[in-house]
Amino acid sequence: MRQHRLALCQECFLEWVPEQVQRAIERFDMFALDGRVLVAVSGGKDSLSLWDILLRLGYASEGVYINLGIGHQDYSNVSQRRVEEFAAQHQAAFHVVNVQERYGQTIPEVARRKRGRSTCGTCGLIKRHIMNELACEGGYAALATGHNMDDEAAVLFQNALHWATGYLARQAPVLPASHPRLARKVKPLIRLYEREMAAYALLRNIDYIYEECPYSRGATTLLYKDLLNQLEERSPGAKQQFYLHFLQAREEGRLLPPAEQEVDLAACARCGQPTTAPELCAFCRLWAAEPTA
Ligand code: Q46
Ligand code: ZN
Repeated sequence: MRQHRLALCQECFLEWVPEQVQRAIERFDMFALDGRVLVAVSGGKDSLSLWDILLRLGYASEGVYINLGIGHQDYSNVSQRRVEEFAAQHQAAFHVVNVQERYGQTIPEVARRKRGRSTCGTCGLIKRHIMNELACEGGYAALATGHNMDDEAAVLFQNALHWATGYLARQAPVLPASHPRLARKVKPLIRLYEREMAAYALLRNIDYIYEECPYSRGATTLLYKDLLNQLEERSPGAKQQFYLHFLQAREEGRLLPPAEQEVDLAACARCGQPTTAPELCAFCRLWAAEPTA
């Protein structure tokens, strides 16, 4: 790990990774040891490794997998199997939500019906809604996702290039539960590079889905990841500095005004989750009957 000027053997590396996670949990006050954590698992290396690490650290963590119905079900069904196998091996509790079974259509079908909405945009909206609902109703201390430092640095790069101050203000390792129907969201892997997570999954024999979601091809964040990796190649630690110094500046209020603008949230008339829209939230509008011509 050139950014730390550190080389570890397998045994020490497998101890070092959970230490980094524990450090992030404590540093950002993510959750306490006695709290139940809901881990959003996709079947990929990051989320399954995160679940593995939290279990090893002694956190009562349960998984949630959302079957999106992607790749004519192939991609989704294989990734669901990986999650089921992991849960069985570790005797860990997990929940599955099948979007088609619950709401009648797969994500690509909803996106097709809602012309003008991207598949990933629709997917993100649906995932956020379901995860939030489960985390709130289940009374979990937090909803944890497997975003690593590469993911966060790429988003930061994109937001900084566009000076998207609203997004920059909200890009944080912890999003507090600012409303009774909003779950606390945390990212315990933010201190770890993507290749470290890949090495961890490999060394721990975690059987994850290697394929990426077919819709991720050509995503702009992949370009930003690539550019940051080129920078990292020439200047080890550049990626880490870019991201961690942003967090520090953000925390100290040096970058953006610390107080975010208050937004008025109302309860959605259908699902009750908070929304800025006057009646139905964006999720419920996806499923509302189309006006007939
Ligand atoms: S799962 Fe969904 Fe991602 Fe696939 S459709 Fe796009 S958003 S790429 S994290
Ligand atoms: Zn709603």
